[in-house]
Amino acid sequence: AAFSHGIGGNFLKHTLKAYGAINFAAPSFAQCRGPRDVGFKLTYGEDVSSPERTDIKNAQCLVLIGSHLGENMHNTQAQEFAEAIGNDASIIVVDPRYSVAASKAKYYLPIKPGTDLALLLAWMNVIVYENLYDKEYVEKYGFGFEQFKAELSTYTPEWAYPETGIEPKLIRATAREMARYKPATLIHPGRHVTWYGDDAQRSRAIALLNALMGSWGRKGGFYYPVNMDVPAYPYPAYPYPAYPTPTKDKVDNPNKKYPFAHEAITTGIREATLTGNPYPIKGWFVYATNLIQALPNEEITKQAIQNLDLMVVVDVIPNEIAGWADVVLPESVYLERHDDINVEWFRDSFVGLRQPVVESPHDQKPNWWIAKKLAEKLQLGNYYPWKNVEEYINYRMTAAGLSFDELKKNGIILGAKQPNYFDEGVPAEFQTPSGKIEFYSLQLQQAGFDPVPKYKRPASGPAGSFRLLYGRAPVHSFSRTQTNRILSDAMSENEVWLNANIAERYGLKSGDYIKLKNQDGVVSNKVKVKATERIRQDCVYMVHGFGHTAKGLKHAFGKGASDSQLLTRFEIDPLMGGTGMNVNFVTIEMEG
Ligand SMILES: Nc1nc2c(c(=O)[nH]1)N[C@H]1C(S)=C(S)[C@@H](COP(=O)(O)OP(=O)(O)OC[C@H]3O[C@@H](n4cnc5c(=O)[nH]c(N)nc54)[C@H](O)[C@@H]3O)O[C@H]1N2
Ligand SMILES: Nc1nc2c(c(=O)[nH]1)N[C@H]1C(S)=C(S)[C@@H](COP(=O)(O)OP(=O)(O)OC[C@H]3O[C@@H](n4cnc5c(=O)[nH]c(N)nc54)[C@H](O)[C@@H]3O)O[C@H]1N2
Ligand SMILES: [Mo]
Repeated sequence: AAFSHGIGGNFLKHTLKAYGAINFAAPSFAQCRGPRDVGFKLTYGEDVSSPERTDIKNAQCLVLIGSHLGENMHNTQAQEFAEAIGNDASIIVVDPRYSVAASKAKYYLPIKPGTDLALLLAWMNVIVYENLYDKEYVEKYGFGFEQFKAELSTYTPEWAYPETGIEPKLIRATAREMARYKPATLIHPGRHVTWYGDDAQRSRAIALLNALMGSWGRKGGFYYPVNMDVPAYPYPAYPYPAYPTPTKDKVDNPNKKYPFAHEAITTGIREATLTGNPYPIKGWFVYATNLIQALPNEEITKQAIQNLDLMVVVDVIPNEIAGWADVVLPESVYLERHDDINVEWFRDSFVGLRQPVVESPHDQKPNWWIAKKLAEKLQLGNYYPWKNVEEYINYRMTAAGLSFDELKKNGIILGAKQPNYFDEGVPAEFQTPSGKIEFYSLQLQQAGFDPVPKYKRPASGPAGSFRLLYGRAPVHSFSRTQTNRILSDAMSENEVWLNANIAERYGLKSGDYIKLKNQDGVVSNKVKVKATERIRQDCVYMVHGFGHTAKGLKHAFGKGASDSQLLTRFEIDPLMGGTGMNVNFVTIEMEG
């Protein structure tokens, strides 16, 4: 089995497929955006994809549910968010924590964690029963609207109030605010949405609320992305050898237990490695993913690794996962190498190049070189008809009728402007069973799930505990940058956000150190308190990626606390196998 994250894995996957491997997964599905993509696919027949097709810069009303743009530095989105703010877009932020995005909002809704679906249903109740939705759009493109409407009848703002803690007046005011700007009202679908285990249904509710606004396919909502026609290299097909025909099914989702998973499930591969079912997995090839921190419950990951005969890790720093490897293949960092060319679906079509600007200081090698050499050692050299990556890129560029020299010079080539919206001529076609936007989903009903999302109250934690929430800080990426000396100067440890009243009750002030203990008795490293009114009293918050245990990370080892270590529990999404991780609770251990 192989795990990878990002474009750098392309060539290695080619080698492993040539070898006969069929199990490939990335944490970006079951630990990240999977539930969102499934919720939207069930509704519109297409997912939100990556980079997201969100038309943030043209939105007149932008609703952020958790997605804390500005701390989460998804570059294009953060820049477009700044543009929307500059255009005086009306911004509504729903978050138990007063995020940076919340500080830009007209309405801030400090929701009780885990109850967003109740709010979404109440919003839809107001919009439908006050006739505030885009009638023409819904009649033209919608399927099952009347059944959907009937299902919503009991979800009034008064019903939602005790669930969410958001006052009915505020629920109505924000619902009307959204309707005022339709169809340029974008209810952002989020990205890291593996929160509570019912995440695909919450995401589907977000998709449905957008459908009521008529925002899918419209300016200021969800645009239709386009891409540059750059052919793939013509292997593995005649005259080159094909990949071996698989003799088994993939292991990650046996018998389609999670019927709507449309990508492989990392934690499913981990489970198969642990149990030997449906068949044993004996080797892991890990490219650019620190599985120890990225998958919930580190102990399960470590146990699964014990069952392997071989684990190979390709990384750029000696992170936790590299410490568990039998073989480490050090890669050149992105400034020292070529990667495969980037041809993604986006607002404008483009081809982008990553090329070396400095030499590797030692004997690190780029991913394409590692992949090709491994293939040669495995007697699979005939799968690599090209000599080096430049020859490969040149082949693809020539096949596309584009100039590699121009790409080298400018780094990017843009295609001609193409239509992005229905009213620019994009055909309004939906790849759902009904060919329409599915307000009522027969697919879900047939598989035994709710055809319209239903609210289920999240389980609360032990008395006196706080729900553990986590997220991003602008200067760091996941668990990969804490040892970078410049970034570590900017932020060397994380803090735990604790409501100021709670801090006072414990006699704690900002800067004091505490430890966190979770419901299963796991105790964190010591971590600094940030006593603040910017968070509710029932939860605490910390930035992901700190508390490194790998000794080779000189500037990060032992600094701050690890959220991953405390996430011993997770709730699996029955639709698609995502791991909801906001289901852990902590108490405070006084340090001194
Ligand atoms: N700087 C930086 N930027 C990044 C990344 C990075 O590592 N570093 N990673 C990128 C990637 S891959 C991703 S997926 C994104 C992740 O970024 P997001 O998709 O924005 O991540 P989330 O986990 O949705 O957001 C965390 C926010 O949700 C709030 N929250 C927690 N629980 C709840 C709840 O029950 N309800 C509501 N309404 N809010 C809640 C938290 O308080 C926090 O503000 O960031 C991307 N951008
Ligand atoms: N507890 C917890 N778990 C999470 C999240 C969370 O917020 N908290 N977020 C989830 C989300 S949204 C996502 S997308 C995933 C992300 O999960 P991952 O992508 O696995 O993130 P990292 O933990 O940073 O691991 C990336 C690894 O790749 C290495 N690397 C960086 N650049 C290169 C390179 O150019 N080449 C090679 N070969 N290696 C490189 C880094 O050194 C690091 O070891 O994690 C998910 N899991
Ligand atoms: Mo992610």
